[in-house]
Amino acid sequence: MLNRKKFIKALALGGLVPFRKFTFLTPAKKAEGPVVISTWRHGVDANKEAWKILAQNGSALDAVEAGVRITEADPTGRSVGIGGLPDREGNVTLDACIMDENMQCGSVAFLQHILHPVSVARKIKEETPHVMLVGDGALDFALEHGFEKHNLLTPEAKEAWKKWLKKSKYQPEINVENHDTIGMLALDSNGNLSGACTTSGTAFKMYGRVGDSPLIGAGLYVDNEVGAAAATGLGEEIIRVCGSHLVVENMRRGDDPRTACKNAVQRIVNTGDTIEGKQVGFIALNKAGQYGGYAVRAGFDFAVHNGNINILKDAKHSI
Ligand code: SD4
Repeated sequence: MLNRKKFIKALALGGLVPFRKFTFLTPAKKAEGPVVISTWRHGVDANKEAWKILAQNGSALDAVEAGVRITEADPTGRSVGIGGLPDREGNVTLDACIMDENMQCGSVAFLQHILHPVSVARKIKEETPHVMLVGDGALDFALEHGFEKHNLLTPEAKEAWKKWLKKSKYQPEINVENHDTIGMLALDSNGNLSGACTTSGTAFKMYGRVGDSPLIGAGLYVDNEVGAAAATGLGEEIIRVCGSHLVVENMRRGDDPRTACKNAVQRIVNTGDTIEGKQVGFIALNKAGQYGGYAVRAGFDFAVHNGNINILKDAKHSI
């Protein structure tokens, strides 16, 4: 019989089937793809765009980039791209990231004046030796690569900021207008997973504040062997538990996507009274095309498109 030491040695030498493969993963199911899911109501239109690519056997990576660009370009959204609410100094600062089936990723944080931060993130992934650029460095990189400067502060967002200045109280509102960060996950017809996440962050944050959304492992994580996850809500709560990575690891240990999200939410709730009045939601998609979402409290929904259905689903919640 193998004792523990011999077992580990045999594993290291490749003499045994890798532990996780026979212990944790459920038997491979035929993938129910392609499918795309994304956070909040704005995900419905974004998914439609992503679906155009998936339906033509395009890559999940192209699909998620094209999908979230729809939300980034919508000036009526108050929490993503142009039209996003500014920080307390009146600057619209954007966070975004993208991750593909080969664990290649790119990210921008505290980026100003650029309409499509997700595409800058993709360029960083593809054309630099780095994962993340921030602030002026990210802006310089974007301008050098053909992105143009825009004024992202719309008159409506400016008005809301001026109104906020009268009290100047930082108090992120949960489930605001059913709009928030967009996180999108897709499984393509080749069975590959990718994800993207983009946001203008919490309204009236401190200048320089970065949330979870551009952080690989917090706002987004993709492991092509297991599944993908994305987060939305109050970034500080998501960062402290490495939220999206946690969801993927839960799936690796055998959770279905919804349970994986629920267990990550529970980790956040268990951190104690700091979750009072705060919202966090996760979505997850596994290698078999199964999906799910879960939130701390009511009000979080996510959009699903697989060619047969194009729906908005209410997520279950803990509190
Ligand atoms: C952040 N998770 O910056 C993002 C944005 C968001 O409510 O979801 N705000 O914390």
